[in-house]
This record gives sequence, C-alpha cells and structure tokens, in this order.
Amino acid sequence: MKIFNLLVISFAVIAGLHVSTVQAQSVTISGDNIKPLTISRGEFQDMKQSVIMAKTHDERVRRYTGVPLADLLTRAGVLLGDTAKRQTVMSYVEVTAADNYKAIYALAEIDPLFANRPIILADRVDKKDLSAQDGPFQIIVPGEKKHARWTRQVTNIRLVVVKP
Ligand SMILES: Nc1nc2c(c(=O)[nH]1)N[C@H]1C(S)=C(S)[C@@H](COP(=O)(O)O)O[C@H]1N2
Ligand SMILES: [Mo]
Repeated sequence: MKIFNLLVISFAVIAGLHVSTVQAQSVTISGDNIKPLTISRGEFQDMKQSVIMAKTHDERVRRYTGVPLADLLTRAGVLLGDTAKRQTVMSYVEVTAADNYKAIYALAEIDPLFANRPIILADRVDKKDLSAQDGPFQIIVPGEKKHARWTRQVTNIRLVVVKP
C-alpha cells in the first residue's frame, strides 16, 4: 500500500513537471469593462493575420506573423478609434508572461487612430511556430531601441482604464 502511494505520488510529480514545461496554447484578455475572454491558438489563427518585419534583439530582421493587439482587444469588446479616444488616452494594457514578467503598453500605442506602427501578438516567426522559449505567443513591438517589451510566453492581456 505504501509503495503504491509512493508510485502514485511519483507519477503525479513527473506528470506535473511535464505539464509545467508545456505552455498553454491560449491567451486570456480581461480587465476594465471586459468580460474575460480566452482565445485558443486555433481561434487566434482564424483571425485576420498580420505580417511585419522587425529587427530582433540580436539585430536580425525577421518576419513575424500574428494578430494586432488592437484586433484582439476589439474582439474582447474594447472600443477603439475616434469615438473612444478620450478613454483610449487614459488606458493601458498590462501583459503578463508565463514567468510572471510584465510589460505595459499605452492603449494609444495600440489603437491605429494614434499609432504609426502595429504592435502584434505573434505566434510565428519566419513561417514557423515560435520557439518554446519565446512562444506560443510573443508581443512584437517594431522599432524599439530596447527589446524589453518583446514579452515572450504571453498568457494574459489586461486592460486598465485609469480613474479620472
Ligand atoms: N517573458 C519574458 N519576456 C521577456 C523577458 C523576460 O524576462 N520574460 N525579458 C525581456 C528583455 S529585458 C529582453 S532584452 C528581451 C530579450 O530577448 P531575447 O532573449 O530574445 O534576446 O526579452 C524581453 N521579454
Ligand atoms: Mo533586456
């Protein structure tokens, strides 16, 4: 009996370790005035795909494919564009990664009414899935001098509207 219990525990530990190394193939969008929404990898790939060329941390130009953050937020019910601009300028998104790394992006950097470059959530680089270290989802912010906001292994996107 004791050996049996030990075996069960061992299997559970091994299974747990295995699961923890495989990142969830989905991303959750939540926050102020949003009904939380989880988008699976399949649903993500069914959305309109954007392709951008961007220079990586090691100065190589790569082709990233994914969905603009603007489109993901719109899908979660966030209003963007001219009618929403007063609220947009006092909003930001907090992106969280599997390692609990966090980065924030002003909503005006995301909304095409304001932004002159697209910030995308990518799942592919040079037509291949992102590496396990970067993916399944990574934020790509083209043109930044530092790559600290190229958040890897994104799990959550949370909208915050600053109180007036
Ligand atoms: N999830 C996660 N993303 C992250 C980081 C991190 O620690 N965790 N570091 C950031 C920083 S500071 C940099 S410079 C780049 C490093 O990217 P690289 O490892 O591809 O060079 O990733 C960014 N994205
Ligand atoms: Mo960095």
